[in-house]
Amino acid sequence: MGDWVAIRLRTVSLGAVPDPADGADIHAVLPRQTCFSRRAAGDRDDEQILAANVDTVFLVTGLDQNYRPRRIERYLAVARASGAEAVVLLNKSDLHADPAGAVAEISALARGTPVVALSAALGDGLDALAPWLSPGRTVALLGSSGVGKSTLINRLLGTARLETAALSTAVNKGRHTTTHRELIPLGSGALVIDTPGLRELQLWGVDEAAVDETFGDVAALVACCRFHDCTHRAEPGCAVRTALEDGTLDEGRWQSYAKLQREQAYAARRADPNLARAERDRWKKILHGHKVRQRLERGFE
Ligand SMILES: Nc1nc2c(ncn2[C@@H]2O[C@H](COP(=O)(O)OP(=O)(O)OP(=O)(O)O)[C@@H](O)[C@H]2O)c(=O)[nH]1
Ligand SMILES: [Mg+2]
Ligand SMILES: [Zn+2]
Repeated sequence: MGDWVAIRLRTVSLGAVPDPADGADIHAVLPRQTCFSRRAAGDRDDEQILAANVDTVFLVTGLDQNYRPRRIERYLAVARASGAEAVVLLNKSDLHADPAGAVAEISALARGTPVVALSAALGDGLDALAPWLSPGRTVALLGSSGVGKSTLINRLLGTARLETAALSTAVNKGRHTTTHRELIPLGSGALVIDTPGLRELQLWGVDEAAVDETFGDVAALVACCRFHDCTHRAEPGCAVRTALEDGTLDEGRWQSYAKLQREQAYAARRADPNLARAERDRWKKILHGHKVRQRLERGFE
């Protein structure tokens, strides 16, 4: 999806001017510049490439009841790791009392990443997207089901080309209307990629630098703990605990950072056979001990 290819137009007769209508042969698939991936949903251990050669990722959220700033923060860390430039789109601005306030809130988390509020339904605020939609540029839209990715592309196209659906009334969640990725050329000459709503975005191969960039302040605190292997629970000289206690560090922000760290450790373990083996051995020992104990207990009955 989104790979650029070099093609050779077929010529019907020698010396004739090639006509795209005669077809073309794919000559080469050009190397990928960026790659946006996630762990495939479920238990399979392979990386799923969401979109290759994406210049910009639009991380779309709805300013409705499903608005979750923490989720945007996590998506941002993944986007940074992909090498693509990210823009946060706060869609459904028509449903929010204070869209400018939401932009300010997310900008504070996003540290320099542009944040745009818009309404795909009303067509408000779309002009602000022009810098990323110039000819030859590719944009991938990512976000949960129901945030309005397909609605936005339809609005940019000016036609209801893509299927969209209202949220389920019971739980107010999207219905996973888009089921496959699709590359769509816009009139501006840009290409947009519609994607199915993310069900399960697990971090895969996110490097520590990307996490530290998003959580620079937290990483700086961690570096200030007296012990380099501080668990930030009860150690003396823990800069994190001190900051949490005096309110310099927000508890929610700390929890997001800790969660990201755990997922990263998990991804690293999966990627590194030695770490994976060490982890398996550790579990084997635990389980073996358990079995021995069970046997002993049974023996005493
Ligand atoms: N009020 C309001 N509703 C919107 C807006 N944009 C989209 N919607 C509605 O949100 C619902 C979901 O929109 P879709 O475009 O299908 O969402 P999606 O992100 O493509 O969802 P999936 O394909 O399931 O991933 C539809 O009922 C849209 O009409 C908006 O700006 N304001
Ligand atoms: Mg869709
Ligand atoms: Zn600490």
